[in-house]
Amino acid sequence: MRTPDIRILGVPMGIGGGKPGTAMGPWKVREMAIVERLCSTLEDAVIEDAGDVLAEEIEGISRLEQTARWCEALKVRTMALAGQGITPLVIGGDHTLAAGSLAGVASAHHARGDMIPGVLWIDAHVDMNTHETSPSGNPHGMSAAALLGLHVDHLDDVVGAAGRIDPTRVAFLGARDIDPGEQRHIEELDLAVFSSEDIHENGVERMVRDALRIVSPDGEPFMVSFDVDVIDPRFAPGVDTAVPGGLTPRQIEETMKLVGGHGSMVAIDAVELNPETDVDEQTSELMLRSLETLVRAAGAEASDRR
Ligand SMILES: [Mn+2]
Repeated sequence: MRTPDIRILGVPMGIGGGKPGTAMGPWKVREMAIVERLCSTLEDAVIEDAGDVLAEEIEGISRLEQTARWCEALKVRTMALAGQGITPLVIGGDHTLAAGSLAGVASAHHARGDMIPGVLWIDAHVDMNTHETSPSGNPHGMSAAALLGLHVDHLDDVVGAAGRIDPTRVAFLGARDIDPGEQRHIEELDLAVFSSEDIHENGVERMVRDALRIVSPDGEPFMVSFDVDVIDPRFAPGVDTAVPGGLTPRQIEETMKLVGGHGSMVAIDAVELNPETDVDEQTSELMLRSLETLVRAAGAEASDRR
């Protein structure tokens, strides 16, 4: 990243997940002073709140169609920011929003004739279901599939040809709950998955470096989609779909340091925080601390290069 120039966008969308509480994520992190906290990590950074992205709720349309409307509104915003060289930091909201946020940034790069940025997907899940394979039918488990060009009703229209990401430049980090249909898609597209078990066994540093070598082998631009459920529910209970066996607070801290320090990060999502199921703000605090570490490391890397 250059001298960090970041705009925070809230997406209070919860309909793509299993619990509506994720819609309160943007409100919660603002209440906990996200802008002030991120600004205080860096001296010369520009970090501003650009408000919420909203979609009008329409009765009688499917959940996939509703989430697609949110994603479309978000895509327009992230494409405009990325077109000006600004890094969007999108606060969810459920993870369906990645189909809009990342597609917008990819589209901006596509429009300039630049290489499409790689994607580091930090999540207990891989979100590689389609509406045909999903056991739950929840759209938040389909966003990566739509971004990779699989057919997902409505969401793939939002992504479009210009918003697609490159399967050879995607790495999943921290996955530990993969459905059979998702496993098939992973094999068909030959996607790189570094599970939480891999991380526990081989250490954060080795796995994160291996993942970064895929998404940004020579410092090329890349996007980070961070689902807070990658952290173990013992420490981060405030999520929609908790899966045991996740990262410890120290492991996510180390991860964020390495990822931010790699440089050339052009988009950040931070999603799936559910203030309603959180206990004593543990999860919102961990999400904020993770973002502080990520931004601080990115800023330090940028000033080293100057
Ligand atoms: Mn997840």
